[in-house]
Amino acid sequence: MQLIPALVLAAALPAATFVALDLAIPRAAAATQPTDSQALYEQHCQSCHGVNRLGGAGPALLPESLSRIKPAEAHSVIRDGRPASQMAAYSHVLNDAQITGLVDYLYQPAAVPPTWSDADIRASHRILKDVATLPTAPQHGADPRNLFVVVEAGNHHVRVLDGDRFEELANFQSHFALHGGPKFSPDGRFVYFASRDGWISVYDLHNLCMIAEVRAGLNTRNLAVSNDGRWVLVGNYLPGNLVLLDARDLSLIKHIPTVGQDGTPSRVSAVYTAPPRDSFVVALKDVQEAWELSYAGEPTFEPRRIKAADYLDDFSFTPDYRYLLATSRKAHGGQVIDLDTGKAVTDIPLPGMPHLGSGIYWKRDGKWVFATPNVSKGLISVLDLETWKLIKEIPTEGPGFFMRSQANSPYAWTDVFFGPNNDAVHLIDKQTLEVAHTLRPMPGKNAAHVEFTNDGRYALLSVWDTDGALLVYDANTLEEVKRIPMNKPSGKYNVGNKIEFAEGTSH
Ligand code: DHE
Repeated sequence: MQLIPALVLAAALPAATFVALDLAIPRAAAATQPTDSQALYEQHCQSCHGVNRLGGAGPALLPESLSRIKPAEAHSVIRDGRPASQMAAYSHVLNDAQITGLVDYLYQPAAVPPTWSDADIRASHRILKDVATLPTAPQHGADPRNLFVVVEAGNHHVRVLDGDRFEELANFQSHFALHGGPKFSPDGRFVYFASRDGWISVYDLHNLCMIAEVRAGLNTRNLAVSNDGRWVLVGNYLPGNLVLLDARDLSLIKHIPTVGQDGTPSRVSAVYTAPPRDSFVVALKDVQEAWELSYAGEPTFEPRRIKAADYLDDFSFTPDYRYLLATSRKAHGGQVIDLDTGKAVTDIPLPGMPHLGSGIYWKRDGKWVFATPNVSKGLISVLDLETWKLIKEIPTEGPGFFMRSQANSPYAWTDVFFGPNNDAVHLIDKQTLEVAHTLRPMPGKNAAHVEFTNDGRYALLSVWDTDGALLVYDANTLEEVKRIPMNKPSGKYNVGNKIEFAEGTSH
């Protein structure tokens, strides 16, 4: 007897599949349960999680997709279900040994190496609204440059907030596990999301509706939008490639295999747009190359290969977009790459695992400095962007993930994401490089990720907890002015700051 549909380890349901919701309840236990874990998967899980575990209504269940979930957690999700999702509890259907066997199976590499072809991409593509029929001016009455897009990770939702009144304008379900910063069209009308499972969606902030979605890969790193608003480039781990989409409706233009000069295939670590260069810049994970793909004019997207001194995990740009500050976590250090000459210029002293994508820059004594949090050490590294020398390592109460500031703010806000002090947020004085204030917004609960309003008056901070909240602070007096309850709010993004590529925000 078949359970319909079976295990949804977590929900990744587009609106069109909500009709299946009332069916996600396991029926009575089968009289004869298969003992083989693969057969159990096929019987109970496949209808949602897909043939060969590639994903369907539920996310993919491949080792690559599960790397961030510990087997014990997967076990309890199968046993008890996942709240606020389509994943039902299976404790009365499968016994403990069967669940353990199933978990073991899910963490094994697929017998058939997973593939995701152009045909698969095209078959996943859905256009949900015809943009041509929608008004071209904002319909919500709020300042379109001061909207916030907030990812609510605990229940896989996105909220759109009016950044003047901090009132909600929209609240909708996203694909499972959005990751990285959403990216915006240059006019701020469209926002693009990427899920770890490869789903890319485009949402219209003027009309508050989803326009289109497509699955560009099985395991995605991040996406970038060209500065002319025409292209979306997606960087994938699985399959290791770049996928170029038309930014209007996410239709597939082509995939670009990421193969090094010597023929070695590679995963993509990260892709960002470099607006003054009219190009995408890509870091490769398995070959020592960075790529630049021009989107000026009528582009061919032929990569310009830049030899790196190491494998690259992530990078940031200097304010003029001439240099990359890139890290290799294996090497426990960084390197500077000159995009004009295509040469690695120098090493930079960055201990631990700097989270360069979250690094920010500001002017100190008239000179640009760059600061990055570190996911393995309780310190912030501050570099001089002229000499590439380390100015200071600022000790924090534990390793952190994110850092944010704003041109009008005297402080760089950074979290302590890991360890017993993960409820603390440090405000670093941008001139003295000392910790000026430490806030504990909700003691005992992880506080992380800040974003400012477009004028810098307010800072929005996440308390990353099931009973969490989005807190609005007056960025000068540091008074809390509003608290909006949320389920693990993660990143939040101000439209104006993002489309201006403003100083102090992520790019
Ligand atoms: Fe992220 C951004 C890489 C784990 C939440 N993270 C990014 C970016 C990269 C990256 C390359 C920039 C992409 C962009 O914005 O276009 N993240 C990594 C990792 O390599 C790492 C350490 C391991 C991994 O599993 O991939 C990692 N990241 C996490 C998490 O565990 C976090 C805290 C929770 C989650 O959602 O998975 C997390 N990462 C975020 C967020 C951003 C991000 C919220 C966007 C920050 C911003 O302000 O733009």
